[in-house]
Amino acid sequence: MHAVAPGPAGEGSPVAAVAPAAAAAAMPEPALRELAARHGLAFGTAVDMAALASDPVYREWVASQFDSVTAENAMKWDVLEPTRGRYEWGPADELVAFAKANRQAVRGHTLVWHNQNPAWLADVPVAELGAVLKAHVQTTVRRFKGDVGQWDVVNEAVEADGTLRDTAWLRALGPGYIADAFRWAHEADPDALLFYNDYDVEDVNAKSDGVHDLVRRLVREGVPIHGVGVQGHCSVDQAPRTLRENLGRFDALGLRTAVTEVDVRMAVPPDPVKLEAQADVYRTVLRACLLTPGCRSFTVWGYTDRYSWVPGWFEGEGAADILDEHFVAKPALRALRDGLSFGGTSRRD
Ligand code: 9MR
Repeated sequence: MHAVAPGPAGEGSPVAAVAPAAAAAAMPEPALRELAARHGLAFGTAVDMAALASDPVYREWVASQFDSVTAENAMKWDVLEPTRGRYEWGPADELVAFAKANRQAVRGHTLVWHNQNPAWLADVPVAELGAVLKAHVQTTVRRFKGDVGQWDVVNEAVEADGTLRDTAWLRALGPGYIADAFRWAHEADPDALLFYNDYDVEDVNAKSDGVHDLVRRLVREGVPIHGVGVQGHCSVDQAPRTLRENLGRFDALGLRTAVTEVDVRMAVPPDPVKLEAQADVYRTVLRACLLTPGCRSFTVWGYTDRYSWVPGWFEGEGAADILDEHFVAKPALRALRDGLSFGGTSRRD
């Protein structure tokens, strides 16, 4: 393909676009979204809005291969309400419009988190935090009612040992903030599917036990929660071993499940052995989802190494996505396509 300097990862990185014609020729058919649809599965990607605006090849892959999109950052509170009381919907609206134009679902990410909150929140008196959080949840959900079909309502609220994470929300509002957030979101859009979402909960482990206890209690109390999102940030050195079993126990609670943020990092540089190992992990995660009746959505956290968050966060690691930084397919893409390419499915609503 073209000689393009690999761009630094992350939103807003100034990168030259490669020629659309070259990428169009490499566009796989049938599209991933068509293969996945045979299994009643939505196939999604996180979307970097700066790349979507500046890189036509990036845009073309998103438009043609995926039928679900998640804003990588554009629906987080710090982006939506940088100044108290003044919402800036621009980037989120752009994603919604793009999704409509390409017949894609939008997964909303995320309403209640301990990260990427606006700076002004630190100055809000504790006594007002509940009202401020409720207003944020309801303003945002109402704004996208009918456009965003499912929300990650609460993100990453559990510690590795399974207890509730020590966040500003827990300290100010007590453990009930989680149930409240789901109730507020449901009131704002009774048709939206509402998820709890977390990382390092692929396997049956202390953290996923904690999430299981939490959501089981919510279900028992009649809280409007509809699903659990397993993020799926993996590494070639840590393939999930019990994902199927784990998804199965959430399924058994009557909840949907979703794989919401898959990527599989490795020590760089990549080599053929690591790339095959990566392909195996992607395929294992996909298979666990396909084997779980209520797992209807599989989302990668970006699909090209060109814009991946991984190198900026994990020293010496990267190459986590299914295409490389020049939009060349890796064995992982082939593995996912193979994993979807056999016959039909018995999964029916
Ligand atoms: O990919 C996102 C990156 O661009 C942001 O800088 C980062 C800030 O916290 O968040 C990343 O996305 C995270 C997601 O929202 C929640 N699960 C973990 C993801 C990777 O860190």
